Amino acid sequence: MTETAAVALGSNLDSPVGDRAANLRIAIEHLASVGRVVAVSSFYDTAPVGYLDQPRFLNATVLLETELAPHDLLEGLLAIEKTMGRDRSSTVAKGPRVIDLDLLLFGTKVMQTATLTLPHPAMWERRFVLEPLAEIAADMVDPVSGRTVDESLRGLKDSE
Ligand code: PH2
Ligand code: MG
Ligand code: MG
Repeated sequence: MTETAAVALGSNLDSPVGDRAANLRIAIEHLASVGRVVAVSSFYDTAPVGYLDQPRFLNATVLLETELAPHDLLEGLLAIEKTMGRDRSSTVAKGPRVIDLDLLLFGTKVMQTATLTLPHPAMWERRFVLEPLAEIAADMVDPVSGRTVDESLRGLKDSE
């Protein structure tokens, strides 16, 4: 079965092949290995959230049509991170990275396992996720709250 997944991309380090924008572009090319990219947002330059002592990020989101099951898609995303030089063993959690690929939504699937929670639990509080996502999937629905991406983004802006 084909499902539409939303994926968040982030980069705040140069890699051997290029700058943050090049890293996002290369990651989007690699996404062809896990599905068909049907929409790509603009790239947003954002201040780091959470762990503040690190460079600014470039963030984006994509929509992906995939035949894979959620855990297989997640594994594919982690493999792309690894291919692009992300080394989780020697770095701070939430710290600087060449590429971060987060699975946000998988259709309207709701699930929670040791390695994967859908929808991504932090996405609704993160402007660097909702702003690019609203550009390409304003009407996608949070299966838990019933709110659309656009409604959630407006709620977040109002609370700022
Ligand atoms: N990712 C984090 C932590 N903080 N801040 C911004 N602006 N963009 C990110 O992608 C980001 C972050 C952990 O994944
Ligand atoms: Mg992340
Ligand atoms: Mg991640």
